[in-house]
Amino acid sequence: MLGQRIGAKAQQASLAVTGLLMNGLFAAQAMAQNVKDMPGGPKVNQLDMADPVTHIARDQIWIHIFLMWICVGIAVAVFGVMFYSIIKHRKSKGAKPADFHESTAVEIAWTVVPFLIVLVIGYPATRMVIEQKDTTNADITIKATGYQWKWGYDYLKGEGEGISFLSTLSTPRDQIDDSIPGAKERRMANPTYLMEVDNNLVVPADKKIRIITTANDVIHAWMVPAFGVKQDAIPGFVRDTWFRAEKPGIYRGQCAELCGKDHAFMPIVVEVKSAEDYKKWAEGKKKELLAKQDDPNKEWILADLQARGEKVYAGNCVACHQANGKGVAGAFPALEGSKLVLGKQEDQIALLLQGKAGTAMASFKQLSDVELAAVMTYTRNAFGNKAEDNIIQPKEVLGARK
Ligand code: HEC
Ligand SMILES: [Cu+2]
Repeated sequence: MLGQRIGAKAQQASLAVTGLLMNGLFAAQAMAQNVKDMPGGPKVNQLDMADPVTHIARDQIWIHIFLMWICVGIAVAVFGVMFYSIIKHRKSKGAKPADFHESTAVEIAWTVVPFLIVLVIGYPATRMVIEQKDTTNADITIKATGYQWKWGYDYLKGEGEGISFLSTLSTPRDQIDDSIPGAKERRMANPTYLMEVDNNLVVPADKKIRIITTANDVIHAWMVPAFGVKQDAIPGFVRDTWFRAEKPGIYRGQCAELCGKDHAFMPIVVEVKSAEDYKKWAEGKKKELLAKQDDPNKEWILADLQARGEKVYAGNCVACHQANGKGVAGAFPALEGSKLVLGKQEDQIALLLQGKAGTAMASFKQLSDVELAAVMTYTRNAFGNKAEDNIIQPKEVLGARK
């Protein structure tokens, strides 16, 4: 399209100018700190939008630039006439003001011209919005659930159906927590700091992927700029969006709705694979999930539950209760010496399954029976705790679920 080409040229020109200015400002700083481009994310000093990998994202950039030039055109025309009139017909030159009150010609002009402009803008914009909303005929449907603070993915339909996992930030605490010496150096050396997860969302290239969004606690939003996709994830509601990624690669996004303390700690990483690689991944993942499916009726021994529980704790509880179980005074209670942890098993199980309304302690019922039993057993024996009934078996958690 001609417009598209003109748009791209103009965009390059405007970026070159701002780029020069900004480079001067930031390059020295970036070099001093040795910051690297983020693979699948923004480059150092990047000002423009993410490189598009779907035609929707490309359309969005096109209309953005197109609108900008319409605005520039209007500004030049309006200010041009205005300054021309001010200078050419100024009082000191003896100009007499023209008097064209109730001029039909002017009235028609200033109604018709803006109307035409609205049509020129509205037509492509409406076409694009309708296309973005068209989630029919998807090859694969995946539900993305926002949790404070992670994403859960369930492959509902299409190749990979049945796969289900949580996707949690994988940046280690020793890069985040400034009370640990060397944290800053370590995070500066990590180009994907806070933009990496343990389990990427994996999808095939060139297939229509429909993402259904919802949330378990507060409003989150699922956003991947390279796909031109951003959709709120609202508790109790289902929304959807879609994308068709053109080439394999890693694309990063973030939760885009302020959702609490760790809003910046729930990134989205989408790994787009070729059709064959996706097939292999889906088969492998299904086997892995089957093998991992623990039997909740099995009797576990203390050491195994503790080992498993330590991992569950690190993945779900440390942000508030801290790795040492001491919590944060005034905000998150210590689990070290906690009456509830040392007390009756039923009470602890009920708290973990239901959460405590009105506090940051959410329900963890999305964890499996084994994971819940393990994390409770872990807290009953860690941080110097010595509970009397120090093992909680998964079947007790299963029994307590409603
Ligand atoms: C988002 C922060 C947050 C996370 C994550 C969190 N908790 Fe809590 N937890 C709280 C808060 C706040 C309370 C206090 C609730 C209240 O006011 O009674 C609490 C209370 C508790 C208590 C009761 C402590 C007592 O002595 O009253 C236990 C046990 C507990 N949490 C275990 C866990 C476990 C196990 C996990 C991980 C699976 C976890 N929590 C994750 C915030 C959190
Ligand atoms: Cu969020």
